[in-house]
Amino acid sequence: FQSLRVILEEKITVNRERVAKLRRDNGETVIDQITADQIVKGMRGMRALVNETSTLDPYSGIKFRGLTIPECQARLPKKHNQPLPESVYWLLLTGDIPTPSQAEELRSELASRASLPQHIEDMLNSLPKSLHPMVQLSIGVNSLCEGNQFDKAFKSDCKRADYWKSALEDALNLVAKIPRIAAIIYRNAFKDGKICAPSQSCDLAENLGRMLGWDDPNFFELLRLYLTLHSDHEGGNVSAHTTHLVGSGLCDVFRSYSSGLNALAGPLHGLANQEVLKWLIELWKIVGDNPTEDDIRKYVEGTMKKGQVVPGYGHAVLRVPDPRFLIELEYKKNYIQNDPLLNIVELCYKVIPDMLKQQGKAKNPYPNVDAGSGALLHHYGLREYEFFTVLFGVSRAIGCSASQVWDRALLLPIERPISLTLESLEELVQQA
Ligand code: FAM
Repeated sequence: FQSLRVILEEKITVNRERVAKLRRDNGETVIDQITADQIVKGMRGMRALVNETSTLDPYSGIKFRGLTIPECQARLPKKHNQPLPESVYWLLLTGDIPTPSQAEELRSELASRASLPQHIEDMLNSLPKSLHPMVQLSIGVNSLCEGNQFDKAFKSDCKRADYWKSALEDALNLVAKIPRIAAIIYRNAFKDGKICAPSQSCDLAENLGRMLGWDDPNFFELLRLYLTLHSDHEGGNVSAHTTHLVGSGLCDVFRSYSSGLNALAGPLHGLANQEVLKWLIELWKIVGDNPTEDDIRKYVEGTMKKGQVVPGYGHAVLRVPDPRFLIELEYKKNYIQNDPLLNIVELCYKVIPDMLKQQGKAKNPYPNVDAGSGALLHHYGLREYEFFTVLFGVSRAIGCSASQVWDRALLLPIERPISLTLESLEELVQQA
């Protein structure tokens, strides 16, 4: 897939020199300090790894290669009103905004790779329907590793400097094939098991939507937005960090991302979007179609009284309403008239932040991306919330696989931080 590889080759040479210069001139420079609290409270705020694809500012939110999501929506090649997921992928891989023809080239390349080997389809079809869709997705992605290019290159004594080329091949195959794995899981678990073939003329979002069983262009448009919003969120979140760490041992992209998917399935991380819709549906059943703010307040008080977190609110880094959530609300305003569940999402946004501020625990009392994503899918008829995180996993493959290519390209070594016993940590703080 020449043009992308040629562009990457040039950029990789430049960026490798930047790493070498940094090590040569400033390798010993101290850039931060670590507190005892950070070690026992999840390394919050600890700058500890390199990740090129995106940055996350607590106040301005996510930037994909320096572009906010509204800038991506305005400047990336799109279909109708939302960026093509392939445009986002090109941006995260190269740092450049693709031309329409480059976006089309990537779209066509991925569409040509969208099918799965029959034995993988058979394996997915043999999985118990009761197995959580995220477990099935992780199994499906892991099974793609058979015949991966990276292992072949590694075993044929490929130069370390060229590892990125086979990692790129595997990354393209992952992003091309994960929609069909996801759709097979959905059709087996929730419908009749029948699935249409991917089309050479569709983009990732439309192929995903059609294989799921929809023929609604508005749903395909929502999937384009969804695949953009969830594609990347800096390198320190649990799914991106896991993928990065597993890949650092020179596991191929499939096994690395399969690990990342297991991380994504955590209730405090990606599974939150499933928990949010479950929580909203229960709320809706109690308060009905036209609740007052007080109705919402009462229900949230109940959640808090049980010592449960309010799903969809709070964030480990953000300290403002998640820009991705604000874009979800804007999408609702632009595309969706009077949907009672989405109206409840909006009413929650008026009520919950003040309640979390009053409770005084959450450092970020505002909504995150999960607060509205499930209700938008629900509007278009995708209501099986146990499947929602699978869609998150399809999208996050874009960012995590792009980072895997760059981890190999920058020759980043196996990661090996040091762990401390409590005793040695106590000694350290005494000595400080
Ligand atoms: N509802 C109730 N309490 C919350 C809360 C929420 N939404 N968010 C944080 N807190 C609590 C938190 O449990 C902690 O309590 P303890 O001291 O008793 O342990 C306290 O506030 C301080 O937590 P924090 O420092 O503000 O947040 P963390 O960085 O520890 O955790 C989240 C961040 C996202 C895990 C947390 O906000 C949360 O559990 N949110 C609900 C689940 C959720 O929506 N997760 C999805 C996150 C999303 F970005 C994603 O990854 N998809």
